[in-house]
Amino acid sequence: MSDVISALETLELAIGRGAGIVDDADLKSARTVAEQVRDRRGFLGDTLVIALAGGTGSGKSSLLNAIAGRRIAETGVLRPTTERALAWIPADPEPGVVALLDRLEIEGRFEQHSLRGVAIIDLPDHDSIVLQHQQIVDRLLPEVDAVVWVFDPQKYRDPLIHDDYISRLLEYQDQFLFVLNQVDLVGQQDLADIRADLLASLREDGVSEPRLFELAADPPGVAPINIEPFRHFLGEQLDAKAVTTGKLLGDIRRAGRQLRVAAGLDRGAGVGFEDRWPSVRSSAVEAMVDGVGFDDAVCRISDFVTALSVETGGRFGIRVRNEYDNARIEEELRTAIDNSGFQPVARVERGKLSTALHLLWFGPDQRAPTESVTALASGIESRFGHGLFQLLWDRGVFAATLAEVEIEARLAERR
Ligand SMILES: Nc1nc2c(ncn2[C@@H]2O[C@H](COP(=O)(O)OP(=O)(O)OP(=O)(O)O)[C@@H](O)[C@H]2O)c(=O)[nH]1
Ligand SMILES: [Mg+2]
Repeated sequence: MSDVISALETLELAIGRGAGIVDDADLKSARTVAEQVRDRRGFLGDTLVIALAGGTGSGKSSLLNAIAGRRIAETGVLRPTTERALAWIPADPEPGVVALLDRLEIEGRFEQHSLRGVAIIDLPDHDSIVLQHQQIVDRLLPEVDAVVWVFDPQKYRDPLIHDDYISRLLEYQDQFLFVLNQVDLVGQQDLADIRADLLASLREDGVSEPRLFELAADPPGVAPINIEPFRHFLGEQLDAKAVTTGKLLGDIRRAGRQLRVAAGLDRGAGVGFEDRWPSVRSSAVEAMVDGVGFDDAVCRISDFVTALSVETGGRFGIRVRNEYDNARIEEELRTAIDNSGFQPVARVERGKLSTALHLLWFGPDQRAPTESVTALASGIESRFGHGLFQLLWDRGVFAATLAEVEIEARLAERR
C-alpha cells in the first residue's frame, strides 16, 4: 500500500508543478483521480467492488440473480431492462462501501450473507438506446475494483463494447473478467468457435490474458449452468487486495499519462534550447553590430519564441508567447542596449549606392566597441535566455515528475 501512496504523492506533486503548463481543466481531472485514490485507500482489501457490464440483454441482471441465488434485479426481454445501477452488498457493509455507493448515487442496495467481502453492482446497458445510461456507465467504471464484461453468443463482437470501452480502458485490464453467458443456446461446436473468436477479439482489443468464464445464468426451465465455479472464483480466488492495488495504480498511471498528453510531452520534453539559443543570441547581437538594426534583432528573438511556442504547444506554448510578446521583447532589448553602453549603428541600406555612402560616411571599421558588444550579449542573455530557460526548465521538471509517476506505479505493479 505504501507503494500506491508514494506513486499517488508523486502524482500530486506533478499536479502542483503542472500549473501554467497544462490547462486548469486537465489539472482538475487529475486532481479528482488523486482524490478518488485517496478515498479508496480506506477499505483496501476488505470489500471487493465488482461491476457487471456489457451489452443490453447479455444477461448482467440474470447473472447477478444467479450469483445471489434469488431474484433481486429486474430481467427481461424488453430492452433496456435495468434503468438504474443497483448493488448487492455484504450485510453490515463497511463504511467505505457505503460511502462509495453514496458517491456513485446508487440507491438500490440489497444486503447479502452468502459471498463474504464482495459487492456486485449491476450496471445499466451499454448500448446507445438511452444515452444517459452510457454516461452512468462511464462514471461508474473508473470507481470499481473489477469489471465483469458479460457477452452473449449473438452480440459478443459488439464494437461499442470492444472499441469504446475495453480497448479504451486497458490500464484496468488486470481488473477485467469476461463471461460468455447463454451458452445453453449454442451447441458444443459453435461454442468452441465462439470462444476462440471472442478470445481473439479481446486480444485484438489489447487484453493480454483474458479470463473467460462460460455459463448460463438463466436458461429457461433449468437451473443456471456453471455459476458455482464463477461464484467461487469471485469469493475465493480473486485477490481483492492485489486487484484493488492494481486498480489504484492503473488510475494513477492513467492520470499521469493524460497530463503528459495534455502538456504535449508524449512527443518528448526536449526542444534543444541550450543548443539553439546561443546562435539566436549571437544573431541578435550581430544584427545590431552590423547595423541591420534593432527591428531585426527583435525579429530574431521573436522568431525563436514563436518556434518554442509552436513546438511546445498547448497551454504552455501560449504562455511562452504571451510572456515574451513583441512589446516585451522590444522593451527588454532596449534596456539591454541602454545598460550595455552599446551605440546602435545606423541602419545600412542594402543598395550599392547607399552602401558606398555608408562606407564613405562611417568608414569600413564602423563597428561597436567589443566591450559594449559583450555587455549587450550578456544583457540579452539575462533578459531573455535566463527567463526562457527557466520556463522550459519548469516544464522539464514537470515532465520528469510525470515520468517518475509512471516508474513508481510500474515498479509497484510488479511487487
Ligand atoms: N437462454 C438464456 N437466456 C438468458 C440467459 N441469461 C439471461 N437470459 C435472458 O436474456 C434476457 C436478458 O437478460 P437480462 O439479465 O435482463 O439482461 P441485462 O444484460 O441485464 O439487460 P439490460 O438490463 O437491458 O442491460 C432475459 O430474458 C433473460 O431471461 C441464459 O443463460 N440463457
Ligand atoms: Mg439488466
